[in-house]
Amino acid sequence: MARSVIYQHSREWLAVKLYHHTASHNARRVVALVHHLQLPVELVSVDFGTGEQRSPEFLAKNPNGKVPVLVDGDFILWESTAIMAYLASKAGSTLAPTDARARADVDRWVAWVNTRFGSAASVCLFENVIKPFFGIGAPDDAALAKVRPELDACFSLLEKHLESQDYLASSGLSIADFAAYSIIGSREAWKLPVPAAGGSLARWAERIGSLPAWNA
Ligand SMILES: N[C@@H](CCC(=O)N[C@@H](CS)C(=O)NCC(=O)O)C(=O)O
Repeated sequence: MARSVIYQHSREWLAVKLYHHTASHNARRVVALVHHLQLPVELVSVDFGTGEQRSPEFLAKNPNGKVPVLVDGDFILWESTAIMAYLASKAGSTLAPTDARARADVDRWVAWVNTRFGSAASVCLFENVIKPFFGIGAPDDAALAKVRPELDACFSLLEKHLESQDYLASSGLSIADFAAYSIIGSREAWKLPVPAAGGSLARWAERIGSLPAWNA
């Protein structure tokens, strides 16, 4: 495991560790949030090469054998969007607003990314990235064609939604934008059928992608 901590510690952040892997978009959204909020979280890289995510020590933290995992003292949390919500709340950040309606709006978009959009996009990830990387066969054109209408529907929904606001949630930049951009930011590699440049979704992608946190 490679470890690094960049931002200055304060007492309540002393025991906070994030287990991640650079190839994981689910981990990348949390790492970006850590950098964006400059949180003194220790980043611990899990070695997928040796199958460390399936070791008994790691499975004791996350029985799913997946990253990211957050350890905050005796509190262990898995699922990237739950981790983002926890970290933003712990930091008192507006990325996870406290007003009931503003928070519900953020939660709605996070749920949408995790379910409708994320499920459809994951077909492109599997067929266009994971299969070639592991040499487990050519992309299945039928599977990609089957999911295309759902992705087109998701992108046209986003295009329309982002015509009237700069961020997914109406309260402003939120964990929902980090969740969505960790997928849409990889549109070329995943071969996502994102609408042509010049529209509201492209402007949102430029806005979120230009946050220094993604390259920190
Ligand atoms: N829903 C989970 C998904 C986590 C996940 O699928 N992580 C992948 C990387 S993107 C992983 O750790 N895979 C390792 C494995 O399956 O061996 C989240 O959002 O945290």
